[in-house]
Amino acid sequence: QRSNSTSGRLSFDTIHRYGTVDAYLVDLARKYQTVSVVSAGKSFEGRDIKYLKISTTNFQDSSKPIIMIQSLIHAREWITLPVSLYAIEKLVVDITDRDLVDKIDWIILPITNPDGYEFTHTNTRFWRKNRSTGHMIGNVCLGVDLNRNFDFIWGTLSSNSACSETFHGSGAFSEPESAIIRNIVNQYRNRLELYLDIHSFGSLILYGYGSGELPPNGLTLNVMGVRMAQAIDAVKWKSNPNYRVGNIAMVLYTSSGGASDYVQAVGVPHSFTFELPAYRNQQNSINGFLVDPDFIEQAGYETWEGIKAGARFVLEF
Ligand code: ING
Ligand code: ZN
Repeated sequence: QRSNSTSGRLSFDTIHRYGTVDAYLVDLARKYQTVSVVSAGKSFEGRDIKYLKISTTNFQDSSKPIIMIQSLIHAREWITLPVSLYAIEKLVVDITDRDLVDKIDWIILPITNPDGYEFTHTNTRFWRKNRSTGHMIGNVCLGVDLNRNFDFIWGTLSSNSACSETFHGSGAFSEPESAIIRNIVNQYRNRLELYLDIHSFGSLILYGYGSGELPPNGLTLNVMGVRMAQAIDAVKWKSNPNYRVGNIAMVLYTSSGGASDYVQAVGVPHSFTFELPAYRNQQNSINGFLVDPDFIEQAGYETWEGIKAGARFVLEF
């Protein structure tokens, strides 16, 4: 894997492996005073799940809002990783929006599901779940869909079969990866104003709940979602569709146990799932998970416009 070791920056011409990203995060924390790297715990297979804290006041100013961004909860959704890495670059290395760095503390978790992610590089490109062997039927079917494993009406609108791509696990937070996200969110709950779980694909900005029920501030969520969507649409890759904004169940499908639903339900006021566009791939067709490297930086750039719009909404309202 390539990285430019003199500047410590990661290139946007390829999708970097776990080890490369991990080294980059550690390096950034060493070089920049505003950055610290936290090991939040270990994945099922024992990989460190690390997030960055980015703050000009060392997370000490409790009057500042916190925005949390996570990617790669689903292993095959590779294009979500450079979106997080691009945001890190714009908040640490190549700062163009000083107010967002000064007035907000940021938590960025680039690789939420490291075991699944590495497995998509070494074995099965379209693997979605984690790699937990704890719920196997006989000797087949492993892995839990982490985005069905959270404690939001858990187990009601998801699959009970370990062979399913949307298997919800043996109980809410049966998986270390989802429990780690719960712990981070609980630790910072009072100050978290915006949570973004980045997925692909579909060009959607989704808010709760997956049951179809709307949070009390559903109208605000819609307004905020539309603002983020419009900011992305203004710079999006031209042949991609405009983003659509709406409730998870209304726009996509019903579901339970989703990360963004859990975060909304525990009291974080603005919680969204992004579905990035299905960018063209190298065969010049659209797969959605396989992305032409030419679009890696574009994905980062255009999604950052949406993130900024969300951040400005947090500061304004
Ligand atoms: N989509 C999400 C999924 O987990 C979703 C959609 C969002 C479900 C929020 C539940 C809650 O199915 C992808 N592409 O994974
Ligand atoms: Zn996903």
